[in-house]
Amino acid sequence: MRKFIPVLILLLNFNTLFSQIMPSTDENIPYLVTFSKSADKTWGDDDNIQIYFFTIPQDIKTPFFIRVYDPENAGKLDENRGGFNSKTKFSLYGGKGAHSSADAKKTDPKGNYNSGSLLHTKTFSNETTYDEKWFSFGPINPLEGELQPELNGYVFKLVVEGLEGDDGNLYRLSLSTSKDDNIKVEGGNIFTYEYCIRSSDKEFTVCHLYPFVSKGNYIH
Ligand SMILES: [Ca+2]
Ligand SMILES: [Ca+2]
Repeated sequence: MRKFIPVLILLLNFNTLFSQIMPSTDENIPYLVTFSKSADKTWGDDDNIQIYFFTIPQDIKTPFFIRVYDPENAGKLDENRGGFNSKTKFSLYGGKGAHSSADAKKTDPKGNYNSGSLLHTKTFSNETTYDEKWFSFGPINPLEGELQPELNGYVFKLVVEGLEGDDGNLYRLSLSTSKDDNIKVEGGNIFTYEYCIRSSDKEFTVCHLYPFVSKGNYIH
């Protein structure tokens, strides 16, 4: 059986500073992961929900895309537990409260974490349409985000929820000006307050993490 070493790291203001693909190649981490509700919690995903934020600078007026690589639960990348029977829901929020709501920023998603205005949602199952391919949400109008001056722009939130099933969905995210390619949004950024990642299969592989820790916060 393939060795699986999920790593759950709780960080505050965790930024990928050098890329608009999460995980970035600099981090040497292959994939993000969200397990479905019936998965064994000892795999490392304690709540079956991950929340990611995307910032777009105020001077960017052109529409952009949020892209997901391998969004479904099937194929060789995903963690198959007795046959793929899982669903994963991706929901994109903008507008008032998307980021400023206190519940949205907790490392433990409880309460009103899905605050803001729902812009797009799509649930992926075990269909293979996007197996090892990118799916794009958008075009998205930057002004539909929540203006957060302290983050220098408009903020959008992607909530990824493992629904029924017991498998692990591996995926990547990208912030892009293109529907069909990964072309960075100048000055844009992806960050999360909880990072749930799939570590490498290879022994002695080193992950490089680039946390930004603001004053008064700390790393668990
Ligand atoms: Ca299964
Ligand atoms: Ca997947």
